[in-house]
Amino acid sequence: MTSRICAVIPAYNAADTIQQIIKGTFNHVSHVIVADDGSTDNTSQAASDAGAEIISIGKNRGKGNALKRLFQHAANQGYDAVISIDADNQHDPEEIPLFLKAHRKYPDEIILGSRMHEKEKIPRARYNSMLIARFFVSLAANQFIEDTQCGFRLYPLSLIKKMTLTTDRYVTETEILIKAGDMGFKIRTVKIGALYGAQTSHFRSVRDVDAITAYVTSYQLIKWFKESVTSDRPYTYSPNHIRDWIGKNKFIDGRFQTLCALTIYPLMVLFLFEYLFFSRIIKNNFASIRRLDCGFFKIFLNAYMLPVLLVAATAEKVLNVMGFKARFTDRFIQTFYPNLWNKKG
Ligand SMILES: Nc1nc2c(ncn2[C@@H]2O[C@H](COP(=O)(O)OP(=O)(O)O)[C@@H](O)[C@H]2O)c(=O)[nH]1
Ligand SMILES: [Mg+2]
Repeated sequence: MTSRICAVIPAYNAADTIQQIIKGTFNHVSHVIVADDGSTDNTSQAASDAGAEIISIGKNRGKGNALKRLFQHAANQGYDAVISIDADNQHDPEEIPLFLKAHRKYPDEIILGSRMHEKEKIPRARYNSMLIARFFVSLAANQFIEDTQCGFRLYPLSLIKKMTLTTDRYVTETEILIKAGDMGFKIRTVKIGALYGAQTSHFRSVRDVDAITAYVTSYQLIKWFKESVTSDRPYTYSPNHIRDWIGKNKFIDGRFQTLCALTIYPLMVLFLFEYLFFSRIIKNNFASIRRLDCGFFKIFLNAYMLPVLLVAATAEKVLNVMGFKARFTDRFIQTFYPNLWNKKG
């Protein structure tokens, strides 16, 4: 049986580019739904003129909320899967067949675009942050995910239905990858082009990075807490996961994430101690880390290197302003944020 697939585009002030994206998308799917997220330009009109169905979200609430609305809308119309594509010409709709082909082979799994092979086309700071993000997101997802920040994806809606999504803005796409991966679904990758041009990003480098970091940290802490006292069993995602239970209450969630951010470093010292010395009483505790075969100390070191990296990046910036061509953070990141899953294939 073939799946019914449509394309979904979360859009915010994308009137200049949305028609081109929709036109290209119609070459490969017969229905396109755009969530216009309180745009102040004429995104809605432009998208509608290009033949898309429009969901109007009155006030801007971010990409995550728009995606959730689009998933629900597509499911209500009987679609089995959706292809999400950005509204700002950073993805080429002509690559949609790659996703469709992979979907035919792996109908129950997320197909994720990866731009990591196009290093020279990605701004250097962006590329480095992608390497760090994928290290920690992969850890939470229990599998290596090549490009955790790419929004060009194919989502089977049956898989989305298996998870409760509690985050918003740019965190939701990370939350989906973590939960799908942590449930044991393989995240499949297709290589796509990296298109960086004159686009302006809505991504706020401090607030949005902080929000993603806080979510990943809190998810990971719960995993380690649980695994520290259980024998030989990874704590993976399922309905009624502790993180969802906390995430459902925004007030508690905010405080919990702050608490996690403040305590992660001292707690990792405790976890390292438990990893080394409790494993005699609680046999094979920290099962997800033991399966990685790299030991907890390596992950401990990787996490503790983040503040060092911050200092190094600041020093590098100063040197570059002074006219030196410093690039030492690249090496630092490659060393401390590698693919831990490499040897296991
Ligand atoms: N609905 C909605 N979509 C958004 C919003 N911000 C970004 N997007 C979508 O997400 C895509 C990626 O966001 P962008 O700001 O370009 O981030 P970047 O490409 O990671 O720098 C955009 O092309 C839009 O399709 C928002 O506030 N609401
Ligand atoms: Mg963009």
